[in-house]
Amino acid sequence: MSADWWRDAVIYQVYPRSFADGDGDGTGDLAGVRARLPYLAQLGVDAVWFTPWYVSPLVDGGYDVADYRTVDPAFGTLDEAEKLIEEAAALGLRVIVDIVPNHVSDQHAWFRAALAAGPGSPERELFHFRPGRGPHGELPPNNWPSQFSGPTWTRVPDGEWYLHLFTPQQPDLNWAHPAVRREHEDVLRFWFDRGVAGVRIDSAALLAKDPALADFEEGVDPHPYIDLDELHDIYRSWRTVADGYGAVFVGEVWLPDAERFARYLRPDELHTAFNFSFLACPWEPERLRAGIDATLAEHAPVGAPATWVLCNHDVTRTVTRYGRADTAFDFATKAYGTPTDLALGTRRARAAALLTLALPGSVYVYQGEELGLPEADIPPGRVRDPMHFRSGGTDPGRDGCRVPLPWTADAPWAGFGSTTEPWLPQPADWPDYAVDRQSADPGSLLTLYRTALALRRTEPGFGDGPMDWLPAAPGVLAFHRPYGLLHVTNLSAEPVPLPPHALLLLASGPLTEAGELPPDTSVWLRED
Ligand code: TEU
Repeated sequence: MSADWWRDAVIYQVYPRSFADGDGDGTGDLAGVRARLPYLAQLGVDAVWFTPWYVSPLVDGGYDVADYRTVDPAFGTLDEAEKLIEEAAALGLRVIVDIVPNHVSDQHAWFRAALAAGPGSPERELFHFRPGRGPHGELPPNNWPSQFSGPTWTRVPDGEWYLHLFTPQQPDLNWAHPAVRREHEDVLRFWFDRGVAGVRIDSAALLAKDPALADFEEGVDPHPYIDLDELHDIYRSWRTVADGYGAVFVGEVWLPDAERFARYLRPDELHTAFNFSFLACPWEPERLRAGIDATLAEHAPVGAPATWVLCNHDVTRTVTRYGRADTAFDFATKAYGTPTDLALGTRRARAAALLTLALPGSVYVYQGEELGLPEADIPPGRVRDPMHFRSGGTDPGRDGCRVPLPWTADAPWAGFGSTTEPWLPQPADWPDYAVDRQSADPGSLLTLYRTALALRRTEPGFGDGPMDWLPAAPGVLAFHRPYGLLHVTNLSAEPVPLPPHALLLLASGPLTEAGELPPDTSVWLRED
C-alpha cells in the first residue's frame, strides 16, 4: 500500500437518506450514521463519501443545495456533522463530502435574489438568464439537450428564461463569474476546516458553458457545455486550496474520450476521478480486459491512480445488473423489467468484487453493495426521483438503488431505525439481506467483503503497483500482482485449472474435486 492513502483506498459511499434512521422519522440521518460508524470501521473501508447532506428541498435527493455551509434539518445539524467527522477519524475513517458546483437549488439565496432583482440585474449574472427566441420571446434561448429528460430552460414571470441542465429546481451557475468561483473555494475551505479529507465534485465536466450559449449540433466539437477547456483553470485553482490542507478530490467526470478524461487528472488538477468502465461493460472477458487495459493506460501518463466503481446511487444495483441478459448498464434503457437471475447476479457480483479489489488503484463500494442488495421495484405511487417524472414516467428513475438499508432481520423495517414507514418502501425479502443475518453467515456477501478488505490491508501486493496479465484459457482473466499475488476470474462456462498456489480467498466455493475454479467466480492466490 502506498503513502498517499487515496491511491489505493476503499471508499464507502453513504446515501444518508437511506443508510440508517437515528430519530425514527422514516428518513436516514447523521445520528443513524454516527451509530453505525463502528460497522464501517469493522467492514474495513478507509474512507466514507457522503452524498449531499446540506440544506435542500430534496427535489433531486440533495443535489439541489440551498445552503452549502450547513446540514439539512432532515439529516441533523452542522454540530452533528462535525462530531461525525471527529468520531470517524477516531475509528480511522476519513470523510469525503460531495460538492455540487454546477447548479444550486432554486431555494438558494442567490437564485431567490436573482428572481426578485429582475432582468439586467447583477444578481442574474450569477446564473444564465436570457431573453427567449421567437417574436415574443416564447421559445427557449437555445436547443441544449438536458442531462435528464425535458427542457433545459424555464421561463420566469418577467419573460426571461434561465438555464438548468437538470431539473428546473436546479438552476445552473455562471462559472465565468468571479463571485461563483470565490464562493465555491470558500465552501471548500469551510469543509476542509472541519476536517474533511476530500471532496467529490458533482457533474465536474459540466460547469463551464459556451459564452454565446450557441445551439448544440450533433457531432460538432467542442460541445457547448461538456468538457470545456475553461474547467481546467477552475480545478487548478481548487487544487491549490486542497493542497493547503492535504485534501483530495474525486471528480465525477463522465467522458467517453480517454485522453480528454485524463486531462482532469494532471498533477496540478484532480487527484482522482470515477472510472465507470465496469458499469458500461458487459460481463464478458474480452470487454472487461479491454476496459481494464484502457483505464490503466489512460491513467498511467498522468500518474493518477485508477478508481473502480461497480455501482452508485444513480445506476441499477450490481447483483440485478449481472443477473440479466444485458449485463452492461445503459442509461437509455436500464434493461428495466427484464427477467433477473439473482443467484447468478450475486455470484458474478462476488466475482467482480474480488476482481476490482485486486486491481491497482482505489475502489468505491456503494452502501448495500456489500450486502448484495438487488434493485428494488418501487410502486408507481412511491417514486420520488425527478428523473422518472421528467421522462413522463417511461424512465423508472433511480429510487430502486436508494432503498433504506436492512440492519436487523427481526425488527420493524428490517432495523432501518424508523418508527414509521420509511421514505421509500423496502421489498418484502429485505430482512434476508440484513446485516445481523449476514454477519452470522460465513457464506454471506458481507462476510466475503469483510474478509477481502482485511486481506487487502494485511497481505502484500494489493493496491498501487504493477499488474501483468497471465496467459489463460479463453474466458479467463488472470493477472499477477507484486509479491506473487495472483488473481483469477473465470467467465467461461467450464471449470478451469489453477496454477500451483496457496489459496487466499475464493469468491464462491468450492473448487471442483480436481481443484479447478468454477464458472463466474474469482480467486486470490499466492504463488507457490
Ligand atoms: O450525476 C450526474 C448525472 O446525472 C449525469 O452526468 C448523468 O450521469 C448522465 O447524464 C448520464 O447520461 C450527479 C449525481 O450523481 C446525480 O445523483 C444528480 O442527480 C446529478 O449529478 C445532478 O446533480
